[in-house]
Amino acid sequence: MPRALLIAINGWDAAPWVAKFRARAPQRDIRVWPDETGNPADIAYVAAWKPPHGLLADFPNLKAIFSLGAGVDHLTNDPGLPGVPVARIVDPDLTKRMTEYVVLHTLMFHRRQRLYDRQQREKIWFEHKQAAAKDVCVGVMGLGELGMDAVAALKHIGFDVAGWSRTAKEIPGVVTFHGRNGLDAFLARTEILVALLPHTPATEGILNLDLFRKLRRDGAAGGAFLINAGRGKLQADADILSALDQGVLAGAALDVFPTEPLPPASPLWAHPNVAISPHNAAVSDPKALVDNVLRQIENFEAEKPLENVIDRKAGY
Ligand code: NDP
Ligand code: OXD
Repeated sequence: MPRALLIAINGWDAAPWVAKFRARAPQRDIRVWPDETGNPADIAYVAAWKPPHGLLADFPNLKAIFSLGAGVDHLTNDPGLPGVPVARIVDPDLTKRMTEYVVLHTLMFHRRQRLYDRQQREKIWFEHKQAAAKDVCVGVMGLGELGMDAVAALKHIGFDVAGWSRTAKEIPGVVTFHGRNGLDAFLARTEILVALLPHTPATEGILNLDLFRKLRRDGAAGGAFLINAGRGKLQADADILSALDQGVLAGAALDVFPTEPLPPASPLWAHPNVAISPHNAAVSDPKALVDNVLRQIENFEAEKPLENVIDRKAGY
């Protein structure tokens, strides 16, 4: 019976993953794409990050695919994705990293840190009016594994937090909205918008000028702010720039972009009110995540259900 695990990684350094998988599962036949794939019929499992389209269709005995990240759009956008279960990473290591990013940038905007950085360069000792967190409305789009943890941390700091998801949710102390019908009311109260949505046909381009105009600008935060750590294809870069230039947005923290790496010619790089990071809000660390995948395979082979399997119809 085929049992080999193929590691197929594109865009990240595969070496630490391969070393960790081999160290943690010395008894397992572990192959590495492309050079050590061997006979395609031997491959039962693929642990993948951005494999080339069509690759996964090559394995006639494939039983399951594991995304090495929380997002799965790198798999679902492959028209040749086989019909086997696709499981994704849900792990406290990754979740806590994302919460750090969300809290960092929410506080940077709330405490006007970029303004104080500019004042520091000019040696200006001037204190701006500072609102209390309880008076600032933060809205989190996406109440999944990452969104829920970010909501809890933001609540803990004291922000007035709301959330928006596809299906209805009840979260004590958090105002929740769902579906397209709930979006406008969610935006109308939101001053700092945090996007933690997956990229699907339904979410593509959702962060656009029309949406930014619906955010609350007259609240205690002193304007409307965007934080996107979900996926780049949620956002229209040109609309973010227009919104910033028109004062519709007062600032943006962007970890993800429709084209990555962000091209050097993008005006976002030099915009004084934009904070850019290189899609590292929550990196996948092999030290933490290899055991997660191996545990899933062991459970699967013991005929226990796989966890965190995506809903192919919903696309995440
Ligand atoms: P989950 O699948 O757990 O949660 C997704 C959330 O988005 C759910 O609440 C879901 O609603 C909501 N959602 C999906 N589609 C829609 C829609 N059309 N309208 C409204 N809400 C929608 O994902 P995670 O929280 O684990 O991860 C979220 C995303 O974060 C990943 O898909 C990935 O793109 C990104 N990510 C980015 C990283 C980075 O470093 N920048 C690192 C890791 C992940 P419902 O609850 O109703 O299903
Ligand atoms: C992920 C990512 O999806 O790193 O985990 O973007």
